[in-house]
Amino acid sequence: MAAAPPSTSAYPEAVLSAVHDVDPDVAAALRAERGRQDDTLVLIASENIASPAVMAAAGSWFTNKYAEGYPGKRYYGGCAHLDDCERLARERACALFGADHANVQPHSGTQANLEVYGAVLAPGDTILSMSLDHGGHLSHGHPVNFVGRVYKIVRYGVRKDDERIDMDEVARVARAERPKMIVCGASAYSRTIDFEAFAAVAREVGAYLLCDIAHIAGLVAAGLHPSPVPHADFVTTTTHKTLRGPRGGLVLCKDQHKKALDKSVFPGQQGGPLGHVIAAKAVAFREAQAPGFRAYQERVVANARRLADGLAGRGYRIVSGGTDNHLFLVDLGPKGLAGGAAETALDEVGITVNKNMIPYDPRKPMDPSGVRLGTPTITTRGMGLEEMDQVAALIDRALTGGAGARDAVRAEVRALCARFPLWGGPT
Ligand code: DSN
Repeated sequence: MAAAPPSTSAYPEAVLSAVHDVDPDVAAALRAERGRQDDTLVLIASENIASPAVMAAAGSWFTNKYAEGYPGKRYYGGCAHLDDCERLARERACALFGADHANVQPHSGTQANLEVYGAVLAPGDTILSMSLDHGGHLSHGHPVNFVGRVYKIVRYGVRKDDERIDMDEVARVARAERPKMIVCGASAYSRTIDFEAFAAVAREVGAYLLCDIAHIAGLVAAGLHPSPVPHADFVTTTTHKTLRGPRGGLVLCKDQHKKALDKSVFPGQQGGPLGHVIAAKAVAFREAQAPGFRAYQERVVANARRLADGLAGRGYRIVSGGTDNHLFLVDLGPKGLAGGAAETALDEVGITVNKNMIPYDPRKPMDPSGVRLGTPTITTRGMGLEEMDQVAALIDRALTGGAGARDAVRAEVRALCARFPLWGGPT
């Protein structure tokens, strides 16, 4: 395995040494990954840098513990301390989002969505959700996904002219199809979502409303995006994106659904919970309640706007003309570029993005017209507006400067990363 680049990370060397003593191969991969994260500009909108406390809790003693059931009602002895953690995680999640009830056991965002469907839907029921190629998610229903095989999926999307969610279309399809559930929330949508308007449509047609805030959960928790909690039957999220916790899922719901939800999670769809991840979720929710969290989210949004402006100023077309949140899509078509090649070119200079479909994309999913950029990770490192101007210039040079520009851009990316170590930002 190639030697890892030097690391500026503060995460205890002891963790790597403990792995190394038993398994040098895996230790080398861990060290290399730490080096990669240190040494590259990560602009993947769904990633972030969990704190050392979150990472330590996720790598802790609860990994040894079985605890099927819920606090106070387990199928195993010895669960008292995990009960404490799970109660804390639930209470903190409810406080953070103003929810009646939280289930912190879902292993992922997809799992959380499946568990909500399982709580109130029967196979064959109709779900109205956003098209994947307009910014939705596989777990909102798609022919290649389990959800699309179990339920009947009908879709809404964004308008062609302004690339924003078309609430008239949502209402029209809902009236025609009478879905049992409406799903809103997205993986690649840069504009504020009107949860109240979705709730009005759901009420009109007698559908449950599920708001999947996996991407914007940190913004919602910080009060920078309107909350779906007052309007939705269920709210799902991942805990590792803007929320900056461990990799995992969370469901919030109204009191009247809590029994059905908890039953759907366990024993309906999961066995033993991941107690170590639940402990880490509890830590992350506490961090999100701390005073600096809102300021962090404000910087995430301000950075996303500035980066989008910087690219627009260099002739890139930003889908929908800009962003209200932590991410945006760049349509590379007008520049004569495509998403796959751009992802590779940026990767070569140490800038990590993902290729992404844009709405009404004339190209195919494996080589779409766009890339998706997000600022949660580089903002956690402490980068601000000035650095966003530099990042926009670096992206442009990497994409348009040809092979000649590459070495210089890579060196500048390295220097920028060295100035902003992984946990270097204000907390
Ligand atoms: N949530 C997706 C993303 O936005 O990257 C992955 O499933």
